[in-house]
Amino acid sequence: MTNESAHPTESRKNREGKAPSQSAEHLTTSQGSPLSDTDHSLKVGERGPILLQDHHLREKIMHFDHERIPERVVHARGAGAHGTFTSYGNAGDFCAADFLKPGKQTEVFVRFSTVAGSRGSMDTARDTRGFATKFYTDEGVFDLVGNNIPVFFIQDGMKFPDVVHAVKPEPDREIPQAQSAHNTFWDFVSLHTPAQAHTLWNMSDRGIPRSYRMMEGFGVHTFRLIGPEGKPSLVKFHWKPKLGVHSLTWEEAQLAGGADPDFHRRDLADAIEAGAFPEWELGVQLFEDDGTATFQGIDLLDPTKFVPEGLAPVQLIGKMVLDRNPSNYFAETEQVAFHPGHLVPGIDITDDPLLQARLFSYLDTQLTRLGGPNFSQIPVNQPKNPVNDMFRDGFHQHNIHEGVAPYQPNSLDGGCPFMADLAEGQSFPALEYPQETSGAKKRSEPVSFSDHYSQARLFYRSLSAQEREHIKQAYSFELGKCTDAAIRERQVQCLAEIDGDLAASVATALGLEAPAAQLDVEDLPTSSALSQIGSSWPVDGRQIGIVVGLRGYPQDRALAEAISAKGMTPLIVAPHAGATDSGLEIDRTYFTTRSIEFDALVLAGALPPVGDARVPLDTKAGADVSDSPAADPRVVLLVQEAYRQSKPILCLDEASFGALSAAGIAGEAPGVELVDAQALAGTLAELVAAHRVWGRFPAEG
Ligand code: HDE
Repeated sequence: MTNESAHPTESRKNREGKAPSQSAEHLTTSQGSPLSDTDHSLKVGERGPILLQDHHLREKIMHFDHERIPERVVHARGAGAHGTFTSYGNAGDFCAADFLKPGKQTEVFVRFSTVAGSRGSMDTARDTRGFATKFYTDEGVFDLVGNNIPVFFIQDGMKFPDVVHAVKPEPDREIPQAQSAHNTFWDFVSLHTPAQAHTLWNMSDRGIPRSYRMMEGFGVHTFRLIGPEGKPSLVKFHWKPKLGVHSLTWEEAQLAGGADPDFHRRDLADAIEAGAFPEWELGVQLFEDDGTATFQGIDLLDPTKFVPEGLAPVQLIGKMVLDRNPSNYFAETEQVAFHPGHLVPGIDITDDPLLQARLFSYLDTQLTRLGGPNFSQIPVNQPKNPVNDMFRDGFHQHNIHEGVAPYQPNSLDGGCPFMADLAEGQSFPALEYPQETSGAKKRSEPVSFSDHYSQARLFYRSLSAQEREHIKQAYSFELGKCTDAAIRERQVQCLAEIDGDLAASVATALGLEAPAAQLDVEDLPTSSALSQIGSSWPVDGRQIGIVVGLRGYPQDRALAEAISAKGMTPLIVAPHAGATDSGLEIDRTYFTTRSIEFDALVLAGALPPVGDARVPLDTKAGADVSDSPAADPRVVLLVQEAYRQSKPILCLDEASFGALSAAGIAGEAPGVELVDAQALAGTLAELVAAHRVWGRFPAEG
């Protein structure tokens, strides 16, 4: 019996306790007629045939048949959240935008994404991440459509289809999904060397973020800001995460890809639901708009270049907090349509040739994806201020426009709508800076776009030894999956332009001769802001696995409360589901969890022995691992992986060491500590604040 209408509406609340959207008294057709059966089609007799006149059947199946829309051609896989941006009010001198006025609050919607994979692909692929923000300002929508990496593969939009075709699955077999580790990608980037810098960032830990909450965001291009008296300046936008920039290891990323393909999507939604609201500060690097679009030798119109923070500090101008999950993935996260040309008075574009091509693409793509020109009427895309555009008709028109004269000039509608007045002191419409332009029409590239390596070298040399080691491993993995010898060799030659040691190490892994170091590249000063190691950060929403035995741990409730009080999320991991002796709900079983879920482990007491009939074993494989009472192979694996990933492992008593010794780990290893229950939460917070026990990773080898 599946008659939904038998249930009172009140009992069907969604996860945020709100009433469901379909709260009518009973089920209806899409025309609102009451339905008393949605389980059986209308048939002749009990066994058919079905009658064509069954409108409910035809309508239900027709709608179902058309539920899918084309996925985004890039950035298909994403996760979104709502929130608020609050201006610090210190941008008034250089930007007239209303939403940057002191204390002004503006609703936002953010969508994070991977680039290459399709909509159902894993979250943790090695890739660039999209970081797109829609500000619903009182002066219209402003979209900041950025990435988590400040540079891009190409300098001219003309090359976008080329780079995307190269990274997408190879067209004959459509393999591999969501990965750059294949021939066509490396073929392209080793031939089109402007892509080398962005590729290096992707091979670094930035290509596998720990969480969307722990990523920087970059506008990538240089934009133009217009001050209150019309004074222009050039700007690069930055998002700085409150929780710091942190990454997975490659092993974690691969494990998560199989064990939890929704790893980042889940992390974002869970953190918001738990009240650990992700926060970023919006920052700007400002440059004088003196007509050269150049800063200290860096061409600001070249999107393969960034400006190190040591040369131009990031000035923070506001804060964004994401505090509400979407209620419906399709309606909001899938249908949201961003556009780098959605600007507000005070913010304008520049001549960056990549940005200019984007201005065409983002409108055009929505025609196919969202089925027509009226996508700005979809709720998530609607400006919150009144719209008066004189656009009419078209597919999916939702407005019922009044009046007879959707044209200008008119007398029949009283001359409406009127043109907006220029702001006080403004001599040109604030959306159109009267930039001088001249020059011959030709297909060419400026000389200043020709250095493809010096900033890649700067990035590499700015990183710690551990981070550089990860980069060597990433190239060795990716090129190891590249089956064409000539492509592998060509890419190793490119690495020699970045760093001789990097090239030699990757060459060794590939069984190649180390190329002679090129290094006719300028040695720019390094930038400490580029490394992720060496600070401590807030631990909000970090997940702590408390591994307990059959009955829990005597103080498990107090421990969980102390961990929560520090802003972290404790998860009880037990041999079976249900509750511990103290009545604490068990969050994960040995069977349902993997190490990637946790930022640190707490081993609480003696763990049940293998072969205990009350602990179901999903595999026989580990049964003979050891006779140790703590040798459940799933716990051993959990501990070994946590250790390998340099996560803190705290033991509450001597008995907990059983699991460590079964895992082959010495009790005195860095970040492996015996602590008493009182001190546990404090010690954990200190260790997790550094993200990992970095000393446990081998440095460059
Ligand atoms: Fe995009 N990009 N892009 N892009 N991009 C799209 O627009 C495009 C570029 C970025 O969560 C598409 O609505 C061209 C740079 C993000 O919905 C498409 C070029 C940067 C998102 C498109 C670029 C981005 C997109 C696909 C070179 C960082 C996801 C669906 C000229 C600054 C937005 C859509 C979301 C999405 C085209 C280069 C960021 C096809 C032609 C550089 C974050 O229009």
